[in-house]
Amino acid sequence: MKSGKYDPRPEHKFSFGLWTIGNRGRDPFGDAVRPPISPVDIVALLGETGAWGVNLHDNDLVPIDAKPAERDRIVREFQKACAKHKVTVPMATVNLFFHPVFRDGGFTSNDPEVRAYAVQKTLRAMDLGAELGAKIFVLWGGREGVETDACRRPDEAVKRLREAVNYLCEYSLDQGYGYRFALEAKPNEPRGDIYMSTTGHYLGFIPTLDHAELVGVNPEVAHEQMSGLNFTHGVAQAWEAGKLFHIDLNDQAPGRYDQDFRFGAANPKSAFFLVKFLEDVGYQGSRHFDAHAYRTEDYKGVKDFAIGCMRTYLILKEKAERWNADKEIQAILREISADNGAPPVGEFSKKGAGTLLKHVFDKDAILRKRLPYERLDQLTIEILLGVR
Ligand code: GLT
Ligand code: MN
Ligand code: MN
Repeated sequence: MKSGKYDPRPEHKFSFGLWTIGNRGRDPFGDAVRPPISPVDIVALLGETGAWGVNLHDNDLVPIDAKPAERDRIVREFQKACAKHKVTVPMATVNLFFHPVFRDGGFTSNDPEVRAYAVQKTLRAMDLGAELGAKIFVLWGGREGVETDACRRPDEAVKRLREAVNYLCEYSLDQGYGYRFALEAKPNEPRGDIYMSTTGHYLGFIPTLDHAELVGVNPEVAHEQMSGLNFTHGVAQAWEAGKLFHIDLNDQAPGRYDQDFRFGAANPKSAFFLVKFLEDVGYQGSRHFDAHAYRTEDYKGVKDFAIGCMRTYLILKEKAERWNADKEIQAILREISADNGAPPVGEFSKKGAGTLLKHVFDKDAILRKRLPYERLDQLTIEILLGVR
């Protein structure tokens, strides 16, 4: 049992995908650099790092054309490895992007046969996840998009997506699986444009579903940053709406391709505000790292990568505690939101509105109030850089 200050423990709920540890470094310009690693070996590696969970797509574990007997044997061996290494399966998902049959999407494809196959494949992936104990089911529609809008009306795609997600919710209820679905947005890559490009788009879509209560979001750092957005703001909005069902942690230089770097590798300051947010609000879900090691690494380096993700999270968590306990920071926070006796807005009432309309605001006095954000940010930086 590890006891170091930044060593992961089960209550931290750190998880990795089979596809993240098993990522072999293939990219659009170059072939794999690491040999294949079996799901059983991935679980062993994760067990050594102290991670809590392993997540999977159907075909990360079971080949797409496996016969039932082969499928059952693979699942049994995998379950044995999970038990041996004390690794749990909190989340499952479906791969609707790798096979060429999904070249024009799954749920939103123009071909009704592809749409039906996508739903069938997802039902089976749900069966698999349920068998492994997963309670969260992620849907990332990587191929649900276009290169040209000539091929379908985008509102038709929204309708098809709704129909599919409604069907999946009914299936989960019918089977008693108890899934909560987490929808993951991305603006582009592999499609020229992907529908539901941001977490905000999904937050608008979810209330239109038959079982909105079963459906939330799975925001990914890199995906929102590809759109140039502030990730923590999107996460906070999802949280505030009760929809933060899962989260994909990684890092990314803004505006690039989907880099999926080690958590905190590119922008530790924004990673800090994210960790601080999750810890401040008491987020109880998985801290899933949807990232992969640099292409230059071997499997020893992959282990370094996984440990790095978890250590950085825990270091930032400690920095957040330090920030919250810092007297000067807290004094500034009190100062900037001090109540100067103006009529409160609060809930509407006729009387309150009357008082508000009569009040004379002294704009010059308001402007004299200091907003020492330079100092506040510098204090944050000094905590992050380890001198405070
Ligand atoms: C794929 C994608 C990720 C998604 C995974 C779930 S698969 O690797 O890049 O962002 O979370 O389908
Ligand atoms: Mn990504
Ligand atoms: Mn992801």
